[in-house]
Amino acid sequence: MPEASLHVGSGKVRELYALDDERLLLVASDRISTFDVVLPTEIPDRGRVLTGLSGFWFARTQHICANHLLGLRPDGRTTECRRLEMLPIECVVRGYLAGSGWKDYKATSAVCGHALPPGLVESAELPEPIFTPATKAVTGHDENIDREQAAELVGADRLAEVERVSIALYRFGADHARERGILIADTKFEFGLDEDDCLVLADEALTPDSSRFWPADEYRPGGPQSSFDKQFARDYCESLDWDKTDPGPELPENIVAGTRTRYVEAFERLTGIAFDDYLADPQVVLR
Ligand code: PZK
Repeated sequence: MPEASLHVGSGKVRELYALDDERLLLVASDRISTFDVVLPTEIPDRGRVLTGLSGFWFARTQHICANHLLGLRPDGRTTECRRLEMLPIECVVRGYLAGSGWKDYKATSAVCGHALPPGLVESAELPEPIFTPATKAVTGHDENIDREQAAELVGADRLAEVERVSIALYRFGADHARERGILIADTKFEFGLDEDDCLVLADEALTPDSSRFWPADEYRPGGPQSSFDKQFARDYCESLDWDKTDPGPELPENIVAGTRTRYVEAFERLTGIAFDDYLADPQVVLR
């Protein structure tokens, strides 16, 4: 635990500490989850990849929205950030039909109140990215909500602002990633308000943990796509007779190594920076 800081929260694979009234430390561990269970085996440097990628995007999207980043610690896994009043919604943007979006479309030919053209297949690219807010479930899965419910939670004007900003951030990231062989099928942003009530992007952004990353060269609409980062670990877990309840299985060395390579590959493709250069000095992603 970081020195002289109070633990204020835990995610599945991250921890949050208060430095003082204005600043937090967000620490990304090397833990990994599959099928919603955190595995007992860590993926070395996974937390550094996620932290470095978020830092990269924060540095490059300031023209779209202010963000909470104050700095990256030399350990490469700790983000120092501004302490905000968080909005009580998850801001999801979908560019492709996957996950709960595909489920909703199959059942209703719409996703979160967005009517979509008929005949779309699983993993199809949408004509335009859509904003599909969700509530933050205390336990279990986030629940999709419609515009009306979202407006009740944050106000109509703030909702219009987070929708516009979320779609602009997604377009920026997805365009950049597509040119580098990665499709960002969907992503989740979290926002807060600063002391002047200005909107600030928080949490992690455009990482494979907050998004679905697909390898572009394997993209075949009409069925599910493989995950850029987690597919080896998922396939290994599927090959066992594990019932997907806690505790999960240990991962063998070759699956750990293959998974680490995929994370490092995502980092290097998206940032254009050698991961060893990030390890030597995390500030390289902010320049
Ligand atoms: C904040 N979380 C989620 C993430 C956890 C919990 N800049 C901020 N200001 C105030 N609160 C938060 C943030 C951010 N980011 C984020 N909960 C509160 C979360 C990771 C680990 F334990």
